[in-house]
Amino acid sequence: MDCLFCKILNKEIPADVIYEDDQVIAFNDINPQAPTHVLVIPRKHIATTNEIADEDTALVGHMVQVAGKIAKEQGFDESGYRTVFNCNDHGGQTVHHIHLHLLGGKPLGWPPY
Ligand code: D5M
Repeated sequence: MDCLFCKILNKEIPADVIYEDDQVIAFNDINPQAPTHVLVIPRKHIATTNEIADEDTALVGHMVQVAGKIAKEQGFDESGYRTVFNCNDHGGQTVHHIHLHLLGGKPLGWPPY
């Protein structure tokens, strides 16, 4: 399968991995939009959030929990941070393997419009 994030999972492409377990890995975004910009991805290939099946809900919850633990480790859980899943063109999704963006380390602008 020609998926960039599957290639990172298979170690065909290097990444700056900061966390991994049997369900997910987390690595620093190559084009950071905040002092901390980490992507949490499932080992299972799921193209977009539209394809999350009933059997995947615990996995997606785990992704959110891992992002929160990384925020705590990096010391901005109390000051705050953002987690985002982009979906398809209007959402700005460029890699079709779901990934949870974790952005933190400064006050973040909102809304995106
Ligand atoms: O986010 C896709 C994100 O993936 C975007 O923020 C850049 C990041 N990216 C792309 N290639 C790499 C590699 N090789 N390492 C780390 N991060 C990468 P999206 O929501 O799909 O726009």
